[in-house]
Amino acid sequence: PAATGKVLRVGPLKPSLEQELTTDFHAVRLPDGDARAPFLAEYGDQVTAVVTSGRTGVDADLMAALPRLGAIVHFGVGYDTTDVDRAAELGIGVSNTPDVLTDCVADTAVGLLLDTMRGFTAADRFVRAGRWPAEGNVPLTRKVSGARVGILGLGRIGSAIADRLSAFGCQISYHNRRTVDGSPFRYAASPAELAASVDVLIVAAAGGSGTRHLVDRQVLEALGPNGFLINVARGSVVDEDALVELLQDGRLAGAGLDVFANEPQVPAELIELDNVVLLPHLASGTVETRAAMQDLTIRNLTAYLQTGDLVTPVVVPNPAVRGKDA
Ligand code: 8YV
Repeated sequence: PAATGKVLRVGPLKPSLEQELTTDFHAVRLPDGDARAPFLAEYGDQVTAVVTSGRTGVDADLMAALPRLGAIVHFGVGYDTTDVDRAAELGIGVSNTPDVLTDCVADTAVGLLLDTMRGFTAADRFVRAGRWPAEGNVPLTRKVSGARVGILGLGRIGSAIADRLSAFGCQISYHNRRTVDGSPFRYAASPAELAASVDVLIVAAAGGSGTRHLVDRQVLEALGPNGFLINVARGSVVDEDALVELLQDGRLAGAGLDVFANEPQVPAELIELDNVVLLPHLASGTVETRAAMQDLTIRNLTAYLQTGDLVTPVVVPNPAVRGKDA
């Protein structure tokens, strides 16, 4: 069983989760700024578990300042802000919240695709601005049913998007680190090859150093002036500067984005464009899904504190390794 010690909250979390951690686990919050160093000097060696999110995470320096840390529990499926390689080296377990948010993220991808290709949000702006009586019809848009859709990353979320769009009669292809056994969808050997063969490219790959700018200028150029980009994964997967440039030049038809390179900052150039749909990283943000994510976060924390194991680990805790390092 894991040693008893303090639970540390790192970065902002859902308020009810913060409350639950404080009330039921006596969790303490890692201060920001100048207060952080003295806090770590005083309490660092008492912390055995961290709860954080994909927005903040735990880097190697923070791990070094927490010599008894045994588990990093993430609220969220993505954990690219945590140095998982270093955690594995140190025997620190890492968990996330897979599956429970798959439906809502896939729903958001489909919503963004419909909105981006059909121009709903832009048309809503048109109506609200009182332009309908004066200007008549809005420009024609592009048909979603039957469109050729490429999915980058056919994991849980990518597969759920593919299933939904199959019901729209879309022709689905994908690129993934490896081919997915038994998949009914066409495999493309590279992101550029995938982009060149579809009307819409949907990014559903995990973030992190391995996928940084996987959608680079060449991929976006391959998507072309009639192609649309949808991103519900991480802003880091797409070369945002190239995306902005191609959209401005009419070398891409449009984009629907729930994630950005430097959240919550959205490039001013994108805000100017009418063929772009911009969402504030809301894909998992429903009452039902966030409650399920909270529940799974607490189940991981409780399991670690009681048994030393995590329920949904991406790195399995290994106290023997940590013991040697400390
Ligand atoms: C956020 C997400 O983590 O699960 C993920 O990877 O990106 C989102 O669900 C959530 O907003 C909490 O930060």
